[in-house]
Amino acid sequence: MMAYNATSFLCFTGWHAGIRRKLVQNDLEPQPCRLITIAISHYCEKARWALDQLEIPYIEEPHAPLFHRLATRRRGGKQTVPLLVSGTNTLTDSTDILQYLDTVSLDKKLYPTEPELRRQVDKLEDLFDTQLGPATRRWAYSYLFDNSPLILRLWQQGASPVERILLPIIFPLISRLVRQGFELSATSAETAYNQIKQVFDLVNQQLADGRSYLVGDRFSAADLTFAALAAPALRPENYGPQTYRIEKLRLKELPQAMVNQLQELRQTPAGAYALRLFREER
Ligand SMILES: N[C@@H](CCC(=O)N[C@@H](CS)C(=O)NCC(=O)O)C(=O)O
Repeated sequence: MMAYNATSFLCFTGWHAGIRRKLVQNDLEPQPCRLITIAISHYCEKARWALDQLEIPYIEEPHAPLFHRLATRRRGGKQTVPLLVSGTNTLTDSTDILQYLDTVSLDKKLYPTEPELRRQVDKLEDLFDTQLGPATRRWAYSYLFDNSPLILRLWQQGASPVERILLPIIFPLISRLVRQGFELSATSAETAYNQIKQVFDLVNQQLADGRSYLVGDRFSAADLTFAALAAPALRPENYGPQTYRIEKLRLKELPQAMVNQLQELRQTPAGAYALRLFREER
C-alpha cells in the first residue's frame, strides 16, 4: 500500500481536518477509499489507474460478474463497476470518480485548469467512454465468448473463493445475459473493430503534429481514458492492479483473426501511443 500523503488524507472527504484530529487523538485512522471492481474490467482499470496516478491509497474489492451487483447495491450504486466509496461519498461512474479524485488531489492533477484545455479533455473522455470502451469490450467478447473455460477463468480473477466456486454454476445465466446485452454475433467483431478504428483514426489525427499528449503538454484524463479503454484491443503490459495479480492471456491462446487485428491496431500511431502510456505512465 502506498504511503499516505496530503492528497491521500483528502481522499477521506468529507472528513475535514477537525474530525481527523479527533480520530487521531482516539487512535483511529480514517479508512482509505474502497474501489469496487470486476478485476479485468477496463472501466475499472481507468479508475484504478487514476488512483495510482494521483497516489491516493485505496483498497480494491474485486468481484466476479453478477456478484459485483450485490456489492454495488449494498452501497446504493448502479449495476456497473467501478464504484468508489470515499468517506461519505459514493461515486458510481468512472468519469465521476476521476473528477472527484482530481478535486481531492492537491499536488497531482488529471484535468487542466485552463478552461479551453479542460473542455477538450472532457470532450475526448466522453468520446472514449461512450464509443471506444463499449467497442473494445464487444470486440474482445465477440472473439472469446465461445471459449467458456477461458471466459470463466478471466471472470474468476481476484474474486473471493466463494464467488469463484459459485460462478461456474451461474455462468450459463450470465453468458446468456452478456450475449444478448452486447449483441454478440458472427459479425459483431467486425462491426466493433470498425468502431475502434474510427476512434483510433481520430486519435491518429490528433497526434499527427508530434505532440506528446492528447491535450496540452501533460498527461491528462483524456490520455488515461484512451489507454485504459483501448487496452482490451491492445493487451498492454502493466495492465491491472498493483496489489494482486491478474492473468494475462497469451497471444497464442487467442483466435488468429483476433491476433491479426490486435497487431494491426498496435501498429497504428494511436495504438503505439496507448502502449507507450502503459509503459511510461502506468
Ligand atoms: N459508464 C460506466 C460504464 C462502466 C461499465 O460498463 N462497467 C461494466 C464493466 S466493464 C460493468 O459493470 N458491467 C456489469 C454489469 O453491467 O452488470 C463507467 O464509466 O463507469
